[in-house]
Amino acid sequence: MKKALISVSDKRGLEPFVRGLARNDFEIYSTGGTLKVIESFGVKVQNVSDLTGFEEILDGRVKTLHPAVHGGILADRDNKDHMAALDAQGISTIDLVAVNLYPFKETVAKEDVSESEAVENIDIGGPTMLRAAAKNFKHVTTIVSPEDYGEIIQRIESNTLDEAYRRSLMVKVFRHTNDYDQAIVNHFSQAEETLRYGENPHQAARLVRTTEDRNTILNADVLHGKALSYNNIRDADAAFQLAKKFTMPVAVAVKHMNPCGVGTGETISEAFKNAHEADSQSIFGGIVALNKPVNRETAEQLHSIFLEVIIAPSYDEAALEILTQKKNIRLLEADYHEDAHAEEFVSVSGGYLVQTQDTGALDESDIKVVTENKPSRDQMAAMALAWEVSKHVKSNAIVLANEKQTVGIGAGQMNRVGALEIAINRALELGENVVMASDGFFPMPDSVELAHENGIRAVIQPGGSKRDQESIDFCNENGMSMVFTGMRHFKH
Ligand code: 93A
Repeated sequence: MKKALISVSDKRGLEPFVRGLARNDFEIYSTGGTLKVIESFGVKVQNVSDLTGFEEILDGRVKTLHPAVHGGILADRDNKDHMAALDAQGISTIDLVAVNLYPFKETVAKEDVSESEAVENIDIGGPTMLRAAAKNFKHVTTIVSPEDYGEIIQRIESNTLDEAYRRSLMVKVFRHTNDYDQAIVNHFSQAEETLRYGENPHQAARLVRTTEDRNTILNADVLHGKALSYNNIRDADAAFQLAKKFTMPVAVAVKHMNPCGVGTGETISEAFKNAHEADSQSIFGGIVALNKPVNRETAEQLHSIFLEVIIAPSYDEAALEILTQKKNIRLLEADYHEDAHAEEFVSVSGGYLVQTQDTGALDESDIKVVTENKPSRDQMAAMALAWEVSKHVKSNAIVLANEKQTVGIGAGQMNRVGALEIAINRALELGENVVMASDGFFPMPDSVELAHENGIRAVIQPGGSKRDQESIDFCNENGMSMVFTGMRHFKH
């Protein structure tokens, strides 16, 4: 007779399942609680201690952790030595294992759960059986989800419980035990925190830390202010990621995930002045990341406007005294060194996508001047700034900048001229020293035409459109310069 081992915390769907197994001549073995429930259905079941000859000990911590169980599950039926070893020990094979685990996630989701309650809900025997049975999927059927009971019985009865199906169950098992372990890590490392709400107040949210590295926004020290909200965290990260890319002093103001003003300077105070001036309207209620220590002078400038979050590598005492006068502002101290290996995750229905970060930096040797006119030194400096910022703006992105600040940013438009129109409308001043950066190529010459109408004389873009030559010709006819980078920077 075939043997089934059933040990489940979630007892849903058990009755038709065990009836189905009994009807198909399975001998059922079970652990304490599960055994009682099966008996209550009037279905024949035996205690797993009848298999092991060993009563459970340590308040149930050890009930199935026994060679009679694991030998019976793990033996390779095609291996004579394995089968001889079972014979010698009087161990019989187990053909089907149905296990679901102590409800760890549900337990720790309760308010005020004690450490010992959480610890007791770490299942050891269950995952061990699941993993053993899944490993031996060639011979053993492993069921971790009550939703699969119906199909199992149906396949037993139609003789279609084959290796391919058991292999698919195996994948399910390892995904499940992996997820279970992750929940344990998250709980005990305090990597997981519940947020007050998500993007909007009617959305529930939590944050999960995947690293303890300090050069990340989630591990930055919060020196002052209320806990960060969901939107604060995303915006702070967007600002931080861009500010990290500069060695000279820079200030980055972000609203709704897009930079609204980026300024550079000899000092951090000058950089902030330039970032503020870049768009003194949008910065209101925004997030500012600075890549150099904040001193008194800069703190006074920051203090004079309403900001939600400030991120910096450090603050001197005078700066802290000024900035902490506002109760609600969040002050973060973060480590600005890059982690080029970090990956990005984006959720989609049914899973998530993973990619390496867009660290593609501009190398002088990649830059190709494609027009008769060469950009001036100031225009080159402006291009470098505009290009770096454009990587951090949602596509389609157009960034207008001079050598010390952005002057107009067009973000997230469905066509490129639309992004340019917005950037022009927001622009402070346009003219000779203002350049245009585009995160993707120009499919037609309309963008350079519009730029020219507005006094812009230099353009940086990836190049690579079929109609590049039309844009190049226009530039040549109108005294503009243009460079190609050979690399695009979409950001969705
Ligand atoms: O405490 S355990 O880690 N030690 C074990 O040996 C063991 N064997 C099965 N947990 C163990 N289990 C788990 O008990 C199963 O994963 C299942 O969730 C639960 C079923 O217990 P009962 O049948 O007593 O309700």
